[in-house]
Parts: sequence; C-alpha cells; structure tokens
Amino acid sequence: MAENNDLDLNALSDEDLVQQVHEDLYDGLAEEVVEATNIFLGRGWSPYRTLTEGLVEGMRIVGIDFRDGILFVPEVLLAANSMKAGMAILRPLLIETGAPRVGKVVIGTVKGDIHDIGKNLVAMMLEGAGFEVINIGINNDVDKYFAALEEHQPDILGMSALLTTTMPYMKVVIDTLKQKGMREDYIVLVGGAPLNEAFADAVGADAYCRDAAVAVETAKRLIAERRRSNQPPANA
Ligand code: B1M
Repeated sequence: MAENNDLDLNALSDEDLVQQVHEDLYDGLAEEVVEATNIFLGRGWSPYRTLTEGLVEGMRIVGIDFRDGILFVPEVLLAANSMKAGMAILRPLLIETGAPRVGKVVIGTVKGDIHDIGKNLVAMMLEGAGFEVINIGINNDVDKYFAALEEHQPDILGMSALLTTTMPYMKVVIDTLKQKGMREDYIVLVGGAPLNEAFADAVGADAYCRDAAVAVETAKRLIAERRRSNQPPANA
C-alpha cells in the first residue's frame, strides 16, 4: 500500500480520498483515517455515507485479505484500531441522525476463560462492518449473558472460548435460552480455536465462525435470512 506521509488529504478529490482512506485503514494509520473522516464530514458527506463508503468498505477489504492469509492478526488489529478512531468521530453523529445499523451483537468470552484477543478482533471487525457491538468481556456466566441480552436486545449473541475445558459452557448458555423459551429470539454464533462446526451443531448454535472475517460474513448472512423470513409474503 502507498506511503502517504507527505500527502495533503485536503487536496484530494472525493474519489481519491475514498481510495486513500481505504489504504490508510489497511495500513493501520489512525491519524490519517481520523483526518479523512473529518474532511468527508466537512465536505458535507453524511456520517452514514462516510461510514459505509469510507470506513466499512475499507475494513471489508481488510477482512478479505485476512481471510485469504494476506494480512495477519497484528495488522488487522492495527486496521481495526484505525477504524475505531474514525468511528469515535462518527458514532455520536450516527446516533443523532439515526443511521441504519446492520444489526446489534452482544459478544463475550465464556465463564472460566480469559482469552479475549480473538473475540475483540471479531468485535472490531463486526463494528467495522456496520454492526453495533456490545462487548461484554471475559469470564461471562449465564447471568451476565442474560443481563446483556435483556439490556441490549441484540439480533446476535456471540460466544468465544479458547479452552477445551470452557467451550462446553456454550451449551449451558444455549440450553438456558431454550429453557426460557428465548432461543429463537437470537442468532447464536460461536467461535474460538478449539471449536468446529460439529461442536457448534452439538451445542445448538446457529453457526461456527472460524475467524473474524467468517464471523462478519455469517452475521450478515443470517441477519438477512432472518429478516427475509420475518417479512410477510408479498400477497399477504
Ligand atoms: Co492461553 N491457551 N491459556 N493464554 N493461549 C491457548 C488457547 C492454548 C491452545 C495454548 C497451548 O497450550 N497450545 C491452551 C489451551 C489448550 C486447550 O484448551 N486444549 C491455553 C492454555 C492452556 C492457557 C492456560 C490454562 C495456561 C495456564 O495458565 N496454565 C491459561 C488459561 C487462562 C483462562 O482462560 N482461565 C491461559 C492464559 C493465556 C494468556 C493470559 C497468557 C493469554 C491470553 C491473553 C488474552 O487473550 N488477553 C493466552 C494466549 C495468548 C494463548 C494463545 C497463545 C493465543 C490465543 C490467541 O489470542 N490467538 C493460545 C494458543 C493458540 O491459540 N495458538 C492459547 C489469536 C486470536 C486472534 O485467535 O483467539 O483463535 P483466536 O480467535 C480467532 C478465531 O478463533 C475466531 O476469530 C478470531 C479471529 O480470527 N473467534 C471467534 C474467536 N472467538 C470468536 C467468537 C466468535 C466468532 C469467532 O463469536 C461470534
């Protein structure tokens, strides 16, 4: 990706600035991403347009290259942090203008488990893709998950586990959702290095996400499917 140390972002056309912010996100240049975000807003772009055409599209490219093994965890964390810097400017404006969100996600690592690097990466990538993400941290028991679900009413519950000893706890959470008659209220996505699809099926999750890019794709796909199936038929 291009070096832009001496580049005057203000001098770029809208089209070139979009291209540049994608490259700056890719390169993890938070200051430049913040500057570009402010320039877009100064040129009268809506926060939503700045988010989708500038930041989200840039992170989509990062997600693809991460999935394809071109980028690795440290680079993606830097990109995600740059995205966060831009989002810090846009978030309050988006809330004011009521821009549409792709969906809402509550995500946390399960009880007994303090690994959070991968889960945080997933959270940042989801945020980068336009989701509202409530990251409830590590070591979450059933009560903590349910308190977050009740408070935030998300579309998706995401759970992470990195230990073979803690991953069975996902079943405890999903079984409790079933017992309370709430299982169908949420899309449940699970991830973490020791998991696989068979495990996700066995515990009753909707999907296993191998990595952050897959988590974003899966979240988008399942939300779209759910919204389609909740729509009344055209002739109703
Ligand atoms: Co721990 N640890 N660790 N550890 N640790 C592992 C997991 C281990 C495999 C290392 C090993 O022995 N080879 C092993 C587990 C063995 C097992 O269960 N069979 C292990 C162990 C044993 C332990 C301790 C028990 C060690 C001890 O104290 N004796 C202890 C447990 C503490 C606890 O949790 N109670 C422990 C502690 C730690 C540290 C604190 C030192 C540190 C964690 C720091 C932190 O997270 N803040 C740590 C680390 C760093 C690791 C390794 C080295 C790296 C994990 C990581 O961050 N990977 C790990 C070995 C390994 O996995 N290679 C290991 C990078 C991250 C980007 O990948 O987390 O897989 P990952 O996330 C991916 C996907 O899995 C997926 O997307 C992410 C991004 O692509 N994903 C999701 C993850 N969560 C998702 C949620 C989703 C969707 C996708 O929701 C929708």
